[in-house]
Amino acid sequence: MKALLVNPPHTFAPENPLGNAGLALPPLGLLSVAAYLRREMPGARVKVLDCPGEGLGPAAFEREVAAFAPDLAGVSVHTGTFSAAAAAAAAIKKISPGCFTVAGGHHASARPAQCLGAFDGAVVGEGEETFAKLAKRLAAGRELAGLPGLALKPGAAVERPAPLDPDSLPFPARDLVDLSLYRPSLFGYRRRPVTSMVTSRGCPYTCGFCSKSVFGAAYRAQSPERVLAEMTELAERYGVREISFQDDTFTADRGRIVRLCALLKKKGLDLTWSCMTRVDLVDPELLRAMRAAGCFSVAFGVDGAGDASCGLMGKGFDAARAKAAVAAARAAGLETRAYYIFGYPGETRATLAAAPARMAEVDADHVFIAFAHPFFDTPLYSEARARGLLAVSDEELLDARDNAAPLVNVPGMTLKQQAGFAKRAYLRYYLRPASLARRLASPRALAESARALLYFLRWY
Ligand code: B12
Ligand code: SF4
Repeated sequence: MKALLVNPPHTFAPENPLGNAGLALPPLGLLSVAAYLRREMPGARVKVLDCPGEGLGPAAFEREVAAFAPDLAGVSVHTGTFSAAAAAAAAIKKISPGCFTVAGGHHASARPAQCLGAFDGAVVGEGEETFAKLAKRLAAGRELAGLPGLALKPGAAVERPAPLDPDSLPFPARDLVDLSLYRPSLFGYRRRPVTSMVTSRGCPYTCGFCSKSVFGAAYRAQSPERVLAEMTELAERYGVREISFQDDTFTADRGRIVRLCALLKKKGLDLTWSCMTRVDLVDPELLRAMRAAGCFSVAFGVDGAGDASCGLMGKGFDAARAKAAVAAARAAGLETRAYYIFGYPGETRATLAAAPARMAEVDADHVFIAFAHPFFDTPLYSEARARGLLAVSDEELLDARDNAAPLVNVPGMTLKQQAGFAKRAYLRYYLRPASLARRLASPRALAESARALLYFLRWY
C-alpha cells in the first residue's frame, strides 16, 4: 500500500494581511493521520506533500504524484481551498487512474456530499482511524461501504467513529516534512527552530463564526505527561527551541496547564513557548505559572472590538474581561496578542468607527484584524445568507482565502470602505503613545515593528 497525503497546491492571498505575515505551519492533521497509518499498517509506504509549505505548484505536484504512484491519496480540504483540492484530485486521477482519492478535514466534514463530486470518498471528522481502516480495506480488496467516518454516496448518512482518546495518538510524523520550512507569524515567535503542537480537540463555546465540524463541541485534551513527552521529542530529536501551541483554547483545563508547567520546570528543557486561549480562561496565578515555565506570549481571541460586537459574535464575555486578561498577562511578564474580527452581521458604521478606541482599551501588545469569514457550517454563514448580507456567491467562498478582504456587507458602506476601516484601525492602534513607547523600550520590539511596517506598507 502506497498512501499519499496532500495539502493541495494553492497560494495564500498575495495581499496577505499583517496578521498572517510570514506565517507557515506544518500540517499537523496530515502528519497525525500519517503517523497513525504507519503504526496500524507498518508495511505501508506513506508520503506527505504539503504543497503550500514546500512551495510546490501544480506542475511540481504532478511530478511528485507520478513518481510516487499512490494506491490511496488523501487530500486536506478547507472551505477556501476546495477548488484547489478538487483540482489536485483530478490531477491524481489523471496520473494514477486506479488510485482511490479521498477528501478529509474541515470542508470534507462540513460538506462531504460536495466533496464526492471530486473525490471517490470523503472522511468526516477526525481522520486517523478511518483513513487507516480505509487503507487496510483497500489493500485487502474488502468492501468499503459501512466504514464509520467514510462518505461514499452523496446524501447517505455517515456514522461517525467514536472520538479518539488524545493520549492514544502517536506523535505527528514530523519526519515526513522539512520542519525548517515553517514558522509562526510575525510577533508569534522569538527563537528558532520553532514549530507548532496541538494538544486538544473540540470546543464547548459557541462563537458564531467558528467552524467546528471536525472535532465538535466536546473538549478532549492530552495529559500533561503526554504533552511533555512530545515537547521533549521536539527538543531532543529535532533540536526545536520554541513551540507555538495552536490549540483553540490551550488553558481550557486549568489543572492540566498548572501540572504541565510544574513538569516543565522540573524537566528543565531549553524551550520557550506561546499559546492561544480565551480571555475568560486565564487568571493571574495561572499566567504567572505559565511565564515561569517558559511561556513568553499569549494570544487571545477577543474578536469583538467592544461589548456590542462581542455580543453579536456570541463570545460569552465582555470587553472588560478582555481588558483584565491582557493586564494580568502583562503583569505576569507575558507579551499579549489580540485577534479581532470586523464586519460581522449586525455591525454598523458606528461599531467599526469605534473599534480602534475599544481595542485601545484592551491594549494588547499586538493586534490582528481579520474580516468575518462565513464558513458553511457556522451561524455566521446562516445569518449573513438569511439577511442578504453575503457579498460573494457560495462558489466564490470555495476559493476565498484572503482574510483581509471583507465578504459580508455592512449596511451603508462598500467593501472597500470596510477594508479601509481595518487599515486605519491598525494605524490608529500602533501610533498611540502607549504602543509607541512599548516598542521604543525594547530593541527586539523595535526590529519586529520595522519588519511589520514593511508588510503593512505592501498591504496598504
Ligand atoms: C494551525 C492552523 C493553520 C496553519 C496550518 C494549516 C495546516 N495545513 O494544518 C496555517 C496557518 C498554515 C493555516 C492555514 C489556513 N487555515 Co487554518 N487552522 C489551523 C488551526 C488553528 C489548527 C489546525 C491543526 O493543526 N489542528 C490539529 C489537527 C490534528 O487537526 P486537523 O488539521 O483538523 O486534521 C484532522 C482532521 O481535520 C482530519 N483531516 C485533515 N486533513 C485530512 C486529510 C485526510 C485525507 C483525512 C483522511 C483527514 C484529514 O484528520 C486530522 C486528524 O484528526 C485550525 C483550528 C482547529 N482547531 O483545527 C485552523 C483552521 C483549520 N484553519 C482554517 C482556515 C480557513 C485556514 C486557511 C484557509 C486560512 C486562509 N485564509 O488562508 C488556510 C489554508 C490551510 C491550508 N490548507 O494550507 C479553518 C478551517 C475552516 C474551514 N471550514 O475551512 C480552521 C478550522 C480555523 C477556523 N475555525 O476557522 N491554518
Ligand atoms: S472561536 Fe475558539 S472559543 Fe470560540 S467556539 Fe471557536 S474554538 Fe471555541
